[in-house]
Amino acid sequence: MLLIAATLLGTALAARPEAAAFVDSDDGRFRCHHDADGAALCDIVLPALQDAWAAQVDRIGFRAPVSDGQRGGNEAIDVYLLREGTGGAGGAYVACDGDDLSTPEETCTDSARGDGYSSDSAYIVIDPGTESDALGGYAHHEFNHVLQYATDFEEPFLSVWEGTAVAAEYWTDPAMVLDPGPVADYQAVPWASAVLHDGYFLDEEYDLWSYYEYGAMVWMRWLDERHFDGTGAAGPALWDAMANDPGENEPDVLDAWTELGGDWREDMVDFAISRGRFGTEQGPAWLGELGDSAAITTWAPLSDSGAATVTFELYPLGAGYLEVTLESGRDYWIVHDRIDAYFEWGVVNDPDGVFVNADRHAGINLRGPGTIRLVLVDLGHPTLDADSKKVNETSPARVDLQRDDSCASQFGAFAALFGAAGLYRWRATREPRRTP
Ligand SMILES: [Ca+2]
Ligand SMILES: [Ca+2]
Ligand SMILES: [Ca+2]
Ligand SMILES: [Ca+2]
Repeated sequence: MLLIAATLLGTALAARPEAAAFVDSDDGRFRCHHDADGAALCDIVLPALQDAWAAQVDRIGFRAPVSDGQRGGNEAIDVYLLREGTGGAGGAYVACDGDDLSTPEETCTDSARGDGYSSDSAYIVIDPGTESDALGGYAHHEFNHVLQYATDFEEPFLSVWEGTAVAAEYWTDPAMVLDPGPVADYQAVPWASAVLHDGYFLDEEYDLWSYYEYGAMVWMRWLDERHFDGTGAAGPALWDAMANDPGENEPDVLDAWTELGGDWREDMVDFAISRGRFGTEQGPAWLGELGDSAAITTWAPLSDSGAATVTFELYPLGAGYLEVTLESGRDYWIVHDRIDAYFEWGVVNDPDGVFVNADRHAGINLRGPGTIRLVLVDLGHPTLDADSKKVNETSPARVDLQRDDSCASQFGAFAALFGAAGLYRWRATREPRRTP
């Protein structure tokens, strides 16, 4: 299924679409507006929306939608099967109402001041040219955005919105067939921020067109499998923990992650390790059907006889994957250009005879012979706070991993490149030991 679901974050359209007719759901919670020949599509969408309410609100515990008053004719949540603003077949979006539909620049309006949520009513538009067998999944997905608008419409990170909404499709219908495309897109660029980046950023900055933010569902699914039972509790837990009244975005998504799982930085390293295993025999069962299309595709090669350095550009919450082949043993150093950056290592595969001694955010000792897959995770500045970060405003660190026999000469070159003030260099101080 091709997902093209634009969410107009925090922005209300000038007015709701006008439709020729409507049909109400059996339970009266939803009203499906359609053009002259669209009634049959409502017969698909309305039951799917009822299923979505039962799964996402009643069972999983997302906040219920905010009443839209009498918009669309009554208090039911409105879905419009119309082409207006969708961008064509396969397009869909959800928009909040704001308090004045005649003002295009009006943003979402908080329905209850001081309750700890940024909550507004919202409505769904789905292009009627969308393949009919995909409409159910669209309804499950877009309904989750309605619940997000009822919880924290100020959340700025698109991957949190879309990652949750795609996961909610699965939580609503566990028989849903996972779309390999977005996951492959996500896994293709592990150096981007796992949570704070999106496909618009990758397109604008790197000319990489992708469904990255939809692929971020693997992060949400991973959270749910790690901290709950895999049936969706992570969704409302995260959204509830990061919600706030309009104003300062505090708590933010990283604060909420910490509330779910202890320190988000420790979880992030484990998530990066798990990502390295996707699409392999060590990967999680819930990604099984995707096969190796879910795998990390780029493993930087490093050997103790070949190239002496590997360079990554990593954004905070980004990761570099590395396959090291060792004849004997080597020390490796990290040289990077960001003051007070914080990195951690993870071992992705079984060490296969290799002894690893990592100094958390500094060097690493490796003793062979053998092959090992590692991940280096950029955890950002120690004060990294998603409150104050506008979407996609973080900058990457350039990280060079150097074999010890070349460090002296390389160091001079990098010092010249970055200037001594911005250059930090550590070495693992512990003596390597062989495991018993
Ligand atoms: Ca209504
Ligand atoms: Ca509020
Ligand atoms: Ca927030
Ligand atoms: Ca914060």
